[in-house]
Amino acid sequence: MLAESGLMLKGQAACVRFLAAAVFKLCVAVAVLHATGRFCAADLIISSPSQWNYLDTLGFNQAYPIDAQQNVWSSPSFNVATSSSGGWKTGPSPFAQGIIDGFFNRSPTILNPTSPAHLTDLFRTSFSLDAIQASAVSGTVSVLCDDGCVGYLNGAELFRVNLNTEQPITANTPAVNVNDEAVYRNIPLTIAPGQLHVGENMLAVEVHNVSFTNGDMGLDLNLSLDVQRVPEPATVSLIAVAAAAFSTIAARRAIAVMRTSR
Ligand SMILES: [Ca+2]
Repeated sequence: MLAESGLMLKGQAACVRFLAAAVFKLCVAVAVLHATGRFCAADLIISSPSQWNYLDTLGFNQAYPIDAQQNVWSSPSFNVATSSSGGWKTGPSPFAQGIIDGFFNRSPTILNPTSPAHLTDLFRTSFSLDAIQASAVSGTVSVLCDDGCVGYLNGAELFRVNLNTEQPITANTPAVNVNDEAVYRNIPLTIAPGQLHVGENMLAVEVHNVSFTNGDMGLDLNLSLDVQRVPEPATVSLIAVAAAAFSTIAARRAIAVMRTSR
């Protein structure tokens, strides 16, 4: 009798252990589901070659252009058609005058030579974002600019390469030195909440040569945003099925233990 009671207790204890294991595994599966409720991905937003408006005739001592509504050239509202400078063109990246080592085996849009009349070229491109992309607060710009550049996202400065922090930068501001023209720089971005918009957004870049006599100048750029996405329903279902399978297997083992312990 005591032996039978001992076996019963042993079987019940084993049953409790297996049921606890089932609950644990189910909890783990649910935790995985919660943990993977969103996942981070890098969305490539601007991928070269991409279309840009550009101004490569900004003259020495010339003011940056404004449009008929007084919008500055880096503003999202700026209208190139009414630019005070005139002369905006459209073309695909990359852009270059002279030989840019990083554009080897590519066919860049040819820029106006800087010598002797100008030092700075202006570029603008637009892109569209959905609600998830527009909520991004970080990303990466991969840029090669010869020799220095400043990027503006929807009118606010986003990154700066090889240009000092003097304010304001003018059409006569040279790059700090001769930039490495063979390597794209990957610049981590911090994006302020509200800086991106659902729908159309605009990136403007000004590129500065190191001197009037320097023989090359260029720009190429890619932009990615870190976005949080919800998994596809199929992924969620797969996790739910796995959780159900865990609990079923554990329950069967618990029943088997109870039968063998009797
Ligand atoms: Ca140069």
